[in-house]
Amino acid sequence: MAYFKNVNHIQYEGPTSKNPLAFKYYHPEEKINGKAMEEHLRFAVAFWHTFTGDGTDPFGDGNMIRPWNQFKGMDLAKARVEAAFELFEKLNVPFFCFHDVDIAPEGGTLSETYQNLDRIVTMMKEYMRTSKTKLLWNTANMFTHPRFVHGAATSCNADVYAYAAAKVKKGLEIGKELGTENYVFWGGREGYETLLNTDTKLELDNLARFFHMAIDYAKEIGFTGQFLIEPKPKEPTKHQYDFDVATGLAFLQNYGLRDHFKFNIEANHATLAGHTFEHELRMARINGMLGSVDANQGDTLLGWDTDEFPTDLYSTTLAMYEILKNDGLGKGGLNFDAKVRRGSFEPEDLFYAHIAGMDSFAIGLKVAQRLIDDNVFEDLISERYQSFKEGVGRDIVEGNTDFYKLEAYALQLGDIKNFSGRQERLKSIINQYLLDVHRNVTV
Ligand code: XUL
Ligand code: CO
Repeated sequence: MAYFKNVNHIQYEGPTSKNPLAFKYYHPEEKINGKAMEEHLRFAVAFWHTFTGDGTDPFGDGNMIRPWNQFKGMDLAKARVEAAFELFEKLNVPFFCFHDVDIAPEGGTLSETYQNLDRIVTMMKEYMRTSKTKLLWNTANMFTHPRFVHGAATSCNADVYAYAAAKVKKGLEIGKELGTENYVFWGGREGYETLLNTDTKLELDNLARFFHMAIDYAKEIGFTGQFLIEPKPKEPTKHQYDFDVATGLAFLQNYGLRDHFKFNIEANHATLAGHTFEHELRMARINGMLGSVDANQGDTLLGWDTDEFPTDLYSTTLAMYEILKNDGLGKGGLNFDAKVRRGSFEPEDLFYAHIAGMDSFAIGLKVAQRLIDDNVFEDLISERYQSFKEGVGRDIVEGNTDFYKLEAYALQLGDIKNFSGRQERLKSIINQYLLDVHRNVTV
């Protein structure tokens, strides 16, 4: 059965195309700095937003028109998988991601849940034998069910902790079975609402113990995926423990976990933390911890995680700049952890949304590569830090100085001269490069 009858394979038609169901900029085979766009971008579809989500929000019921709405229970789960692989193929996306509960309904007991999962995983594996779409990452949802009301690996209830461990154990087995590239830990309710009832030290120690057990089990079963932590500062809890990259990194270092993890950076989580997307990518990159990306965008007028499809070219450009500077994402990719707006309820909107996101990142990639080729930032940065390449600056960088020497140097200084940071000049250059994206494109 075809679920998306009105949509054919989405082709690249170039920037002058008027076909809404075509890529204008994403040209999978086109080489950017010797590497195909498809390999640079490693797009993934998020199963939960595209196949499981029904448009429910705190004020209204589900309203999405979906060709699988007629099914229930395991039939619904199967229909979603069939529809998913049809969409993956039509969009030509190389990866997808899911939580356990996205793909199969929970049973009355944990064993029944495992059985439901096993049936769907077998079905997915069968599809994946012929499909080019692979699993970028899977994860365990440890936030939706009421049992996780106080958290999972940071719950005050040891039974819940054990249940969460079982879910992650199963998730690692499923990931291995499907050949996943990564396994994600997003601390859904790992945080607190009030310090008044919270033993923060025990919760953080327990979380670290949980991660160590996950590492041990992965090693034992030969799970080779990369472990990723996805920082988020708030929502659903008031304070999430994996607040941002800096907080997450300190936690990993404190507990001897640093070498086993990288970060999955989500744009909207960055902005909720009061950072830009590129700030979080930069902090992860300079620490050798940039693993993967949840490619979406927030709304600065709203204070929550709106998970919109990314269309802001300024942001995709600066994100791709960080990713190129990182020499790519390795096993990671760009996962559209994004949902169509409630008003975009027709099945075709799922395609328009992914096309918008893929084209936006393709533009970002092209522009970022040109900025790098032309050393737009690098030249200015190199000039700006010139003082650290000679004299006293060089002594500082090479560790050949101390407070006595620096004081002696400072005492003989006259007026100190600073130079302009040229921020506005740089911004106008970015605009110039963005508007010049058509350069060299022929249809
Ligand atoms: C929630 C979020 C999650 C994670 C996976 O804000 O981003 O969907 O990506 O659990
Ligand atoms: Co996410």
